[in-house]
Amino acid sequence: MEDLETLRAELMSAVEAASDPAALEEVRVSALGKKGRVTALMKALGGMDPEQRKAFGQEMNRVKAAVAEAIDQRRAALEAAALDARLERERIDVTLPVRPESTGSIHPISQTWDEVVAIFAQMGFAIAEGPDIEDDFHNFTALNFPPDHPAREMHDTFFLPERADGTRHVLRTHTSPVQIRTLLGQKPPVRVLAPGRTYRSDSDMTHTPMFHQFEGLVIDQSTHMGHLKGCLQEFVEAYFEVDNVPMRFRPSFFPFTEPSAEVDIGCSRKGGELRIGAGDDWLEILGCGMVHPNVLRACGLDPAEYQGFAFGMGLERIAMLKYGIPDLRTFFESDLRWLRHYGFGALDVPTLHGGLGR
Ligand code: 2U9
Repeated sequence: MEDLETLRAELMSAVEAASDPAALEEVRVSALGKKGRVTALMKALGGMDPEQRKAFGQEMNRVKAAVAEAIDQRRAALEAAALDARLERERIDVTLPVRPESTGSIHPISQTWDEVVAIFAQMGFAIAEGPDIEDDFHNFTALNFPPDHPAREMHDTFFLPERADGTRHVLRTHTSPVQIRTLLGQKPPVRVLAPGRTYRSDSDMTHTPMFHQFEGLVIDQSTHMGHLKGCLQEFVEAYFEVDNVPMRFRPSFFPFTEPSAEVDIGCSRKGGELRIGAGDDWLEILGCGMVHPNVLRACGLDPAEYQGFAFGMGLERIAMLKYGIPDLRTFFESDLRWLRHYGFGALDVPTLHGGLGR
């Protein structure tokens, strides 16, 4: 009986001393396993006389139960401690600020587009858009390009495959067909701005096969070149955010305008830095003219009653000038570093009162 008490005490302290589940399992096997010390004593019961066996057996069972119970409790305690340690180790600090999400930016083309639209909308222009794929009539014939005239090649046109009726559609080479559609669909007075993608089979340092144009058209009964000049002066000063920009008109040629002109604005290029509105240098920014009588006739208008002006500019070109972007092709490369550098915040919506640029 005394040995039994000693064994109980030993096993109990071994259970208490087990510092992890594996050590505890070793204690369990050494006590209660097939070859364990308690099991061995149970086997010894067989050689005892009945009285002794009863008393010893009862005590054995108590010791066995006590040790099993102690092992269970110790296991529960070890598991709880392990869980506490893990919770401590993997603690999440919910008070930390969230990682900033990478925000996108507005492409300089979109930004410039919105700026130009804001300026002309303020001057009372409606915005019109049309299809990128055009027929010959809207892209050329109505715009006074004679049939088989080299002027059609002048634009390096992308032609689509011939249709069953023998006609060939084109990727529009300018946004002028949009204004043709406007004139065919509504009576003057017309004040419309046609922004959009245009296509020419041309690719080098200063040309990409797709680029953006903005064309304006004003038709009324007494519209003249003075209105054209005032309108463009207003635009240039609003767009570049400079007052009293010098401006000159150089004679030029377009099939759809007569007379035609190219417009230069005053600038300086001192120290490699372009400054608009100062200095004695000139910079070409757009083309314009009075709408050719043949164009008016093609749209069912009598040139004796109606006349007007038109202008056109390349969006990429004016974006490069304002934002100091040196290479046209980078607009279309989708280089994230370029976009982060030249892009605009999504909330910097250009307005005339809030400022157009950054
Ligand atoms: C209609 C009548 C006339 C639009 C015009 C220009 C002059 C012009 C170029 C500038 C640079 C195109 O992007 S660019 O290569 N455009 O110089 N565009 S007048 O004249 C029209 C348009 C529509 C019905």
